Amino acid sequence: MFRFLLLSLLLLSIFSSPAAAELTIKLGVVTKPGSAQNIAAEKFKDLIEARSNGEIRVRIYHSKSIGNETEILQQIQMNTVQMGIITAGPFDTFDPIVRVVNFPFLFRDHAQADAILDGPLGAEVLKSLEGVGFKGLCFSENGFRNLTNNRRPVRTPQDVEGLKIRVMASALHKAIWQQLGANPTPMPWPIYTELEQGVIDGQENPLWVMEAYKFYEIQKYMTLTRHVYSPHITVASLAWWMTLAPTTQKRIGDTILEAALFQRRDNREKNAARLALLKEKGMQVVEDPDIDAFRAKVAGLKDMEIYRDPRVKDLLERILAETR
Ligand code: EAX
Repeated sequence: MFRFLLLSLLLLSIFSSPAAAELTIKLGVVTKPGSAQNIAAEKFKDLIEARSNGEIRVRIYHSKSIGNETEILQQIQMNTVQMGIITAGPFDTFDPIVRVVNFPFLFRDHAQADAILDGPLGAEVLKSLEGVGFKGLCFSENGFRNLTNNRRPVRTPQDVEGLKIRVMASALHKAIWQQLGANPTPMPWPIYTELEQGVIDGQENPLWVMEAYKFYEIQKYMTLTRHVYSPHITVASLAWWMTLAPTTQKRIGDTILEAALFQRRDNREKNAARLALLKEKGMQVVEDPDIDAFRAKVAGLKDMEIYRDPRVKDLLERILAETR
């Protein structure tokens, strides 16, 4: 009887187990469904769940349900959240190495950004994050950032003078707007209410944000400044990553890269339609601002305090040598 019981228990455990996921990954993004981060997150979830026959499950936490981007990163460090797709800006307070990818006017176009970020120099940035508890996996994109505001059309840095601009939780982004003569205020995402109430005059983000978050309702002027190419970095908790079998690590790494490549293509394809829509909605767009004047104002940043760390400065110089 006892033997029979044991045997049935054994059989039961063999035949009933495949339904249960062996690995559930909590993945955090701050933005809402349809956003750039979410498109990469959902693609990753779909691909990995289908290919692993349900052995790996991904639960996406979005729309600030587990906090802002800084708070998501803290949870990833502690392994209460395993992965995140986070704008590069807020990594700044964890490891200043990300300042090299956020340097203003660094990349001419998408092809150049891809070549650097997907290559050995980008890999150095990802590797560095291990020092603060993150396994850096790959770059997807927010996109080139553009300025919007409610005061006046902006063509030159003089027009920026005194504008209250919200920036991400990033000392570099703050320094950029100080150099440009604005009055930058770091604030976590989202910022619709602050714009609506006039606590801030403006903000800067890629085109998809102005559309998805309906900034055309509350911001009159936009300038295609493209001042910073803004990547997302997909990171995993290093503490968690070390517990995974190499085959699982590879599966996750390959799949998230595939999702990132899909997302970058998707994001870029939609930009022309977004610009048309924002104009249709009544935004006044300055399409050819005096970029040289903007660039001249921020070029000196690389010799300032913000790039004092020799490790950061050295990598920035090597990237600049490739992109100039
Ligand atoms: O991804 O905080 C920011 O400005 C980010 O670009 C925003 O979350 C959109």
